[in-house]
Amino acid sequence: MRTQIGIIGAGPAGLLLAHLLHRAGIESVVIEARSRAYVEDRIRAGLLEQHSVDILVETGLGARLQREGMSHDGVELRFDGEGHRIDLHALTGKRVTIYGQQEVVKDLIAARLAAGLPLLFEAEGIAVSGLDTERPRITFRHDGAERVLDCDIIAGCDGFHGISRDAIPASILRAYDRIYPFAWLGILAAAPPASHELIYARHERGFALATMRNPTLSRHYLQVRPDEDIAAWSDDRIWAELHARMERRDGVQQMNEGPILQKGITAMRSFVAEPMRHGRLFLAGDAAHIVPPTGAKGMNLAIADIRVLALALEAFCKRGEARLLDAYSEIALKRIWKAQRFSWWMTSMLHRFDGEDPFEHKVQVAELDYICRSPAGAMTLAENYVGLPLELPA
Ligand code: RFL
Ligand code: PHB
Repeated sequence: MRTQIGIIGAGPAGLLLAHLLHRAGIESVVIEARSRAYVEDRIRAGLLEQHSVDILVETGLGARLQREGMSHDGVELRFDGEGHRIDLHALTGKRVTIYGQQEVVKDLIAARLAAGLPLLFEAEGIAVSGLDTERPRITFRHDGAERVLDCDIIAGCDGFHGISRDAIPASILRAYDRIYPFAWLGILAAAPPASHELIYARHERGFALATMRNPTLSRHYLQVRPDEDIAAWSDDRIWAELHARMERRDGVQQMNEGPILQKGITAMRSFVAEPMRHGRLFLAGDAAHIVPPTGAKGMNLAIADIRVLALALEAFCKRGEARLLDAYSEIALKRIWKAQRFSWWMTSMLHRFDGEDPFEHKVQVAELDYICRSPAGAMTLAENYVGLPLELPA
């Protein structure tokens, strides 16, 4: 088999890249290790920045997103028992949209299959070779047969645990890593959301976030110990903890209980691998970087990487220009580091750190108060939360 761009991984990054390339008249093959059902059912991120919505709508993927997505003009920060709304739209002219990552993935898969384009699920033993030649190659097993895919370029979109990043020699790759001393316990519950918009709460018992998937489905998160055992969290305990951390001084109880449909624990990590390229292999999304979910940046960063990479690949495949491909890693990393900073900052401001002394606690609350009361403070949160401008090359 031969193609122009071999794409490893059918997450948001790989699928969006295939979609944008197809619209530009460039061939690709997407190779995924898991089954279609697994990829479509995986519950992960839920919040899209304005630029992520824009690219999906502009490229013909907006129908269900515009119908079912929940558009939010603001976000609430809650601390010391009081809520403070940051008016994102008044400050920035932009909004955020709640639409589950697996819904984005379903829409992208449906579009690709409807166009009859190659997307292979349940591929095994995927490996890359010839990265420093003009014919890099992906080898794998599919439907019981050994397969070889010759490419012009390989896009490594296979997430944090994929094989692509490891194909870059350790002498070239530099990794920046931070592991946080806590994790998030996330639940999906058949209950109306606590509020029209998201609530991020800082509490002495730890951080909590009230979010949603649709008007009858809530998604909530609690800060827990990094080695927390999910078995220790009965439904009753989860609700009691959510009520406690979301408490309001005026006594109003906002969390709506309902059957918990799913629960899981996610580790918190910041990670960046540089450069995002080696020869003819280009990394995008979680394959190159991870953020803690407090800033809601993971899926949005993957989409932003792909917008830059798709432009660069188009210039290369159509006009033989390598300039943009050569600049890809540098352009993408500039924005990635700003999102890393924001995610780390939101995480530091809102979580409880073990052994925190009273001074640190006071400074944390003062920072939250400053963000909510100063227009400059509110703006710094708002412009990052809705997504910094994409500095796309001319
Ligand atoms: P993905 O979505 O991980 O997709 C990578 C795809 O590659 C496949 N794969 C392979 N395919 C072929 N060969 C191999 N050797 C392969 N190895 C892996 C995988 O099966 C998968 O289909 O990466 P992508 O496209 O870069 O998208 C990034 C986002 O998924 C990610 O940033 C966010 O989901 C992060 N994240 C969250 N972000 C948020 O903003 N808010 C959240 O609430 C949130 N929750 C989460 C998350 C990530 C999680 N992970 C990775 C454990 C919750 C979880 C559990
Ligand atoms: C979600 O809806 O899952 C979500 C929203 C905002 C975050 C993290 C997760 O910061």
